[in-house]
Amino acid sequence: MRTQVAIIGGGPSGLLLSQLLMKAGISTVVLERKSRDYVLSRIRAGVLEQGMADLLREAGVAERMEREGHVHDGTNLSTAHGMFRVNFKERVGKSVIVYGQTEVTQDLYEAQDALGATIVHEADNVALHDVTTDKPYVTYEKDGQTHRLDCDYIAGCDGFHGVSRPTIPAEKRQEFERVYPFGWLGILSRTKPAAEELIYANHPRGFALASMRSDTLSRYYVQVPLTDKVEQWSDQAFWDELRRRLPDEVSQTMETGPSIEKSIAPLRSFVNEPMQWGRLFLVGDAAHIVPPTGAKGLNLAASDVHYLLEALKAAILDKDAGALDQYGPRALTRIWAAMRFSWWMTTLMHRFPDQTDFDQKIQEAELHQLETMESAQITMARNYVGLPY
Ligand code: FAS
Ligand code: PHB
Repeated sequence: MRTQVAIIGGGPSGLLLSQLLMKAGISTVVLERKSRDYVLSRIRAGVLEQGMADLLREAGVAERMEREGHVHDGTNLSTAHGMFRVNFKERVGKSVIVYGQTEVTQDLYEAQDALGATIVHEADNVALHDVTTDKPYVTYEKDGQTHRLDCDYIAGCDGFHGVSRPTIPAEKRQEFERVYPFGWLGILSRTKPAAEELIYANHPRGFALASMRSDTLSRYYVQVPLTDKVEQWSDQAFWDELRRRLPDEVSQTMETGPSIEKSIAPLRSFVNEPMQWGRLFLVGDAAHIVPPTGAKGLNLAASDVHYLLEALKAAILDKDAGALDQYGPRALTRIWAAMRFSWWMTTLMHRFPDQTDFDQKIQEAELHQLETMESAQITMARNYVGLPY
C-alpha cells in the first residue's frame, strides 16, 4: 500500500490532520492501534478554543458542534473568600466552546468515512522505518498478517505512549518534564450541571472543577493524592468531597447522581524537542502533555495540526520542502506559551503536599490580583481562550 502521508494514531489530532489533508487533495492512511469503539469510549477534554473551533469549521466538521456546543463567555474561580468570574468576552472579545473531545472525535470519524478515508483499526506493532530518508515506510500487523505502507511523510499522532516519539533516537532529542504530586479524579454523570459556566475551585482540601458536556451531562473533578485508586472512591464519597470544595451557593443546590464514568488521571507537563526527525513529524500528545487545568491539551493538538497542514501543503503542493523545517519551531513557540499557562493555573489552584504557609499566602495574593486587576484578568483570558496560531 502507498500514500503521501501516513498518520499514526486515530485520535483527534490524527483524524483532524487526515481530514484537512484529504480536503487539500493529499492522500493519507490512518493506522490506529485500538478499535473505533475503544477510542470513542475515552472521556477527555471538554473546552475548545476559538482556534480549534475554526479548524473544525475549515475541516467541514463543525455542524454538530455549532448545534450542540455551549459558548462560554467566561469562567468562575472559587477561593476561600468567595467566587468571582473572569469575563473573557469583556476582557479580550473572545469566548470558548464547551463540546466534548469524544463528540469531536465522533464527528471526525463520520467526516472521514464520508470522504472514504483509509483508517486501519487494531493495527498492531506499528513500526516506522527509514524516516531520515526520502522513502520512509511503516509496517504493522493486522489479522495475523504483516503489512507495509510506503509513504512520503509520517505524522506521529499516537499520543504520549505511542511509537513515534521513541523513533527519534534518545540522544537526538530532549525531554522537558514536571510531574505533579497529585491526580484528578474525574466523574461523568447524567445530571444538570452545577452552574452555567465552569467553576475552578482553590480549596484548603484541594482543587475541584465543575464542568459539563451538555444541559444534562456533568463533568466534575477533584484533586486526589497520587496514591489514590479509583476503586476506593464511591460515588457518594466523591459527591461529598466535591460539595466540600465548591462554594456553598453551588454545593447546596447541585444535582448528584450515579457516575457513568469515573477515573483518575495523573498530571504532568512534558515537551519533547525536536518535534520532527527526517520525514517524521510529532503532533499533539505524542510531543507534549499539559496538566488539564488550563484546558490546553486537545487545543494544542489542534494548533500542531494547523502548522503541520500548512507545512505539508507547501512541501507537497508547492514543492517548497523548506517549509517543513519551520513546523517544529513554529509549533513549539505556541506550545511553550500554553505550557506556561497550564503550569501557572495548576500551581495557582492546587494544594501541594509540601506547600508552606508562605506558599498559601502567595496563592491567595495571586488570586486576589486575578479577582481585582483588569490586567491580570486580560492575561488569563487571553491564554484561556487561546493565543493566536
Ligand atoms: P490521543 O492520545 O488522544 O490519541 C492518540 C491515538 O493514537 C489513540 O487513539 C491511541 O490508541 C493511538 N495509538 C497509540 N499508540 C499507537 C500505536 N503504537 N500505533 C497506532 N496507534 C496508536 N485535555 C484537555 O484539554 N482537557 C481535559 O480535561 C483532558 N483530560 C484528559 C484526561 C486523560 C485521562 C488523558 C489521557 C488526557 C486528557 N486530556 C485533556 C488531554 C487529551 O485531551 C489530549 O490532549 C488529546 O487526546 C490529544 O489528542 P491526540 O494527540 O490525538 O492524542
Ligand atoms: C472538562 O470539561 O473535562 C474540562 C474542562 C476544563 C478543564 C479541564 C477539563 O480545564
